[in-house]
Amino acid sequence: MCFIEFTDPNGPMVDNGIYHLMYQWNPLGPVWGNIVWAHATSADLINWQHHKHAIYPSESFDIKGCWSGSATFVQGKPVIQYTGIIESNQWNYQVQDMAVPKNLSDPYLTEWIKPAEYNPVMKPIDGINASSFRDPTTGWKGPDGKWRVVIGSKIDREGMAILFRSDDFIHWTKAKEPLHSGKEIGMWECPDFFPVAVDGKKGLETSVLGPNVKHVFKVSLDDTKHDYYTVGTYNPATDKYTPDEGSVDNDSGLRYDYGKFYASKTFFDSEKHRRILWGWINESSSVENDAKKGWSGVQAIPRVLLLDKSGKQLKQWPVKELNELRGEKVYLHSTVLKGGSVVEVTGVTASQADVFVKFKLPKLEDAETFDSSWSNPQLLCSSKPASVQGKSGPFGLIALASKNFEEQTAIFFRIFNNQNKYVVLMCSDQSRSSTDDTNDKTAYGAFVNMEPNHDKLNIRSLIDHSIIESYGVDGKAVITARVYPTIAIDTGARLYVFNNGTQDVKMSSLKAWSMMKADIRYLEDSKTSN
Ligand code: DQQ
Repeated sequence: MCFIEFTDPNGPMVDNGIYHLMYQWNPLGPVWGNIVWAHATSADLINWQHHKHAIYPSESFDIKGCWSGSATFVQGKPVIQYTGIIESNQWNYQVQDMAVPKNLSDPYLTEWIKPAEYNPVMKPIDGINASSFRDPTTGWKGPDGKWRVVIGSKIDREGMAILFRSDDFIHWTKAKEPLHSGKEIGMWECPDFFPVAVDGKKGLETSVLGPNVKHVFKVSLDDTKHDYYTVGTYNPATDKYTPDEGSVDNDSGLRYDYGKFYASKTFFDSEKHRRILWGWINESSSVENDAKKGWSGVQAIPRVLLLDKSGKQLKQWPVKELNELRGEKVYLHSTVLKGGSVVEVTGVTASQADVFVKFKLPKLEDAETFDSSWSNPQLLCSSKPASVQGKSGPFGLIALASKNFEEQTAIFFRIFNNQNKYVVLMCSDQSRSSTDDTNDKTAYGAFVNMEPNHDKLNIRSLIDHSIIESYGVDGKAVITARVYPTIAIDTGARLYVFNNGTQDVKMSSLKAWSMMKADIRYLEDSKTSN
């Protein structure tokens, strides 16, 4: 569909109607190393033109690598801040550098200069560990007119978002206190910090403050390779962020995605007034297999982020421009899925499809009793994969299935009754996704917070050969999986809706579309050299 190769998204932005995505890229092969910022632009976030590398090691302040960073509009002009690795006896010595467009009248901003008189703009002072000082956020302005940026770091096992302030976005002073920190969780990579509106469907520019605004703080935990966020309050007078109660940023916190999704970053789309999330979907295959196929890592379909009505979590949904790629459509009307039924969805290209299925929430009294020791949804999905019959569920989709089901990936719900409240478990079960056992086939899972009186469940799955991005219950929980079928490929792939519970389930509707390929154009030299 519309994926671009490799790792962390860097400096996403929109400038004069053109979207820019830069990303960490190894020009020499499908493994991490030799890192540059590759660059692609798009008018619609779906079809992309690659350009030559935007930023690559060239100066003493970045000669060993140009690592992740962000873009900020300063007086209306884009400025990039990124982590430069310098030559040193110390392992991966990190500083922060800035780059500006060479020619602002070039609509694609293909050339970036790194002002030698200012770089590096931030150094690991005051005892900061130079190998744990990276990934500057997009800057925001406080009511005092000063810019702020945070940098990911750690002291011993304490993850930290170190705060810097500046009057001019060039000269930076480190604040005494971090914006936020978290004990015993290790390095915070790729922090992201942005406001969200309490009501309404619009995204907010990064510096917006106000009574109807909450803040979101996200970190990529190096230890677990997952992205965690909290919703909370930012006090611009003290420059402190405080997560709301019940919203924790450790291994049991909220995740953007309960599958493969890392080093993500948002930007404010000033053209369409929305906040868009980009993230790197890493592989679940062996390094040998990546070498064989010649690439590794993709960017997820960009997602619009909004605060959920509960105010406690975010909701995500694919950008609506994705619908441009929809081709043939099938539509299944409301039907009751009897316990044990498997219904094929024909008429679409099952290997590359957009599927949206809606179910009515089964009666609570029909559901299995929830055991309060089941605190980890991923483990629950592993111990109760799609083949394990339940009462209300498992029901959902079977994607990338081979004719005889030797290969299949099931995305489904199981409903439990916990003292007369619903517990909705969403799983993506990769355990039978491929007959090639060298791949990691771990199942993923999430509990979906349902509002009282909410009676609908839905799954939207974006299926693209080796990637399945599944949005549960209007995007309250998202699970992305990498799968590597060997038989269920191209026209050998099939799509089904199923119910493996003993109770009947009402499917209200199912819509599916074959998806066309996005138009992705490479510059001959953008993949190999500068
Ligand atoms: N990847 C970059 C770092 C970042 C990490 C290096 C996260 O800047 O911390 O390629 O994947």
